[in-house]
Amino acid sequence: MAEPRVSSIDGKLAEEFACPCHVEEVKEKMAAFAKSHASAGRRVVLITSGGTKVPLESRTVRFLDNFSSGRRGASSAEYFLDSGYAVIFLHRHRSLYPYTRMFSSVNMLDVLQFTGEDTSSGCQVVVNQQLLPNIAKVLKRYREVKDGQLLLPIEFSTLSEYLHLLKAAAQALSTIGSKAMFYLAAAVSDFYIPASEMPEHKIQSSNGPLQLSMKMVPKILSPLVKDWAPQAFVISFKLETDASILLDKARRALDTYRHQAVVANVLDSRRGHVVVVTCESQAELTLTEEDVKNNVEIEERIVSNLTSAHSQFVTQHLG
Ligand code: 9Z3
Repeated sequence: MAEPRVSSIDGKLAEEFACPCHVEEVKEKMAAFAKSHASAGRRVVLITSGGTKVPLESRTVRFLDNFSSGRRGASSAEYFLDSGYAVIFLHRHRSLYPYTRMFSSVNMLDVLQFTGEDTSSGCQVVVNQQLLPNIAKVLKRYREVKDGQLLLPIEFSTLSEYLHLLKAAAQALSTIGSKAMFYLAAAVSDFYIPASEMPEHKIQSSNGPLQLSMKMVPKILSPLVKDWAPQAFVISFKLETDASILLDKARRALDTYRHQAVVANVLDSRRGHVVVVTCESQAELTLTEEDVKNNVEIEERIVSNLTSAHSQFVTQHLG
């Protein structure tokens, strides 16, 4: 039997990025989740969501971070679940989470109140539904998803954790072939300080102004598409602040990695406009004023576009 290909990124991952100790256990969990849902006829999507933390010291006091709230990943997870997918939600610790995201700005203690008398087990507390008008509907859906074990949440904080867990996820999902989708919406740092070059202790301000030299993070999309999950349907996201270079960069990413689509967005307009770029098409998805008034979210359109494309992809691969 041929030896499995070891990409240079595997070596780099092992040498320069500390591996979270529970990665093997998480990989088994993800593989079992994928297998059971695929045998029940469901497709499985791995969503990455939120930003990554890049430590500057190994006993970390300071780190670099980015803007991502995790809203895109969390709301997309809900639309994938509504479309019949099982979801592995690989998200940044404390970033927005499916269903609870809708109440993230609410102070819980402001929406709870006491009712009637104390009971033997303590006070009765209920939620004031006037202050949380959608809570019953959202709770019902959350319970259905939880009881059906349709959502597997996995957390990361640092760039290292993200890279190792994504590799583990890709290998775990490779067993279900084209039924797996990767929806890589996390905002991942492009730069890092290798473990071997990182000071152990807190950087001292008494040493004067700080100059950092950072290395390029290896492009994980390349081994994911080529080696780890070569039959999967893979979607990356491209973010720019300069709209004039966005589509060119999205096409270049498709040319380089040869995956199925890039969702291109600009920082300031990302909630209302994206372009889904594939090698043969370019679909502009835009919310109208009417959509915004009706609380339509752009993620509903993105997910609808990609689930249809995934159906075609699965048919071609099985046919
Ligand atoms: C995205 O472009 C996502 O749409 C956002 C969503 C991070 C903008 P929020 O979490 O925002 O809802 O606040 N994600 C990917 C961004 C990224 O870092 N892409 C890399 C790049 O553009 C390549 S994979 O070079």
